[in-house]
Amino acid sequence: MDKAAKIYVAGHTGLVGGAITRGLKKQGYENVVGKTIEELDLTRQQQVEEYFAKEKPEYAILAAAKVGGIHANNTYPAQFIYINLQIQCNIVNAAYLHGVKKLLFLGSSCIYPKHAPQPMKEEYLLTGKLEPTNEPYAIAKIAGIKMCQSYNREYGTTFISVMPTNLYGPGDNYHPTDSHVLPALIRRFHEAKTAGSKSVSVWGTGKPRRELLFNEDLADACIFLMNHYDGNEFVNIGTGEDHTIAEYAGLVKDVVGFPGTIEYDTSKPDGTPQKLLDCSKLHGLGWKHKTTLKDGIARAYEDFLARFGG
Ligand code: GFB
Repeated sequence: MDKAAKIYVAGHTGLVGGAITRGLKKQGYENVVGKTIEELDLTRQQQVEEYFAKEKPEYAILAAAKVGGIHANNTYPAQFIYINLQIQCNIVNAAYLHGVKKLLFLGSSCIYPKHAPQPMKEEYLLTGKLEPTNEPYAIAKIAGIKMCQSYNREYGTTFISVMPTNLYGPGDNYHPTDSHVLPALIRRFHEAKTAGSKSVSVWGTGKPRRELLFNEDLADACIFLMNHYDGNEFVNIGTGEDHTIAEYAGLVKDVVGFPGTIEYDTSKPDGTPQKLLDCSKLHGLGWKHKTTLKDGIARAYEDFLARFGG
């Protein structure tokens, strides 16, 4: 991408889109554009088409989505499937109609079967049943991959897709019940420390394994792939390393400095037993993550304190 090219980041205020926007600007891209949900409702086809016709972006990064952790996915299945399908349909089609040179679609590692062999290779897509807690979201994301591939095949577009593993970092959503595990733990341990509580409740058994990637590393990988990858097959983005929820809880406890104990609330779901991506394809292209878990969690906690600590 030319440094002066107009790049539209859909979802530019979110955890992923925000990090991509900051990453692009840091790398010298001068013409990065975005619209808030109040300015442009991406679920409305007419608004999206009018925006593309007027703005004429040369490149588009689709980081806008209805997202959340296990509880939110389980509680709002209609919103997760409807909003995500709508956004994808509108943006992918508008990008085609208005001659966008290249589009990057962001999926999620939950597209893989619940019991897929680990680490999960790109070719495991659609080889088994999905995890029920996030099936509607996963189906929407699978449709997004298939849309990009179909437009490439029929119309000769260059629409690439990436599948990030679980994410965290500055700009995250720290909602007590609807957020992902890492921001939820940061908030809960911080509140327990402030309140002088003796223990913190962590959902599930603590045994499921998750791979966590820092959002700024994901942004860097997306910009790298926009410049170095044109393939029709999607690309996994992760660290290649997973840990149990109990290990993450221990790390957050240390970073926050909570002196008490941890209790497991087994009335809450565990979700998929393990989610670890095989990133050989991405590594083969020449990209690797940089941020260690400890540094990443410390940066995320700083972000939480700056936004909600006072
Ligand atoms: O990030 P998370 O909500 O989503 O993590 P998934 C869920 C895991 O963390 C489960 C445990 O094993 C939970 O039992 N956990 C422990 C907690 N304490 C908490 C807590 O306070 N909050 C949360 N949220 N979890 C998501 C999908 O699955 O993965 C999304 O639902 C998306 O669609 C995302 O794909 C990447 O990893 O289970």
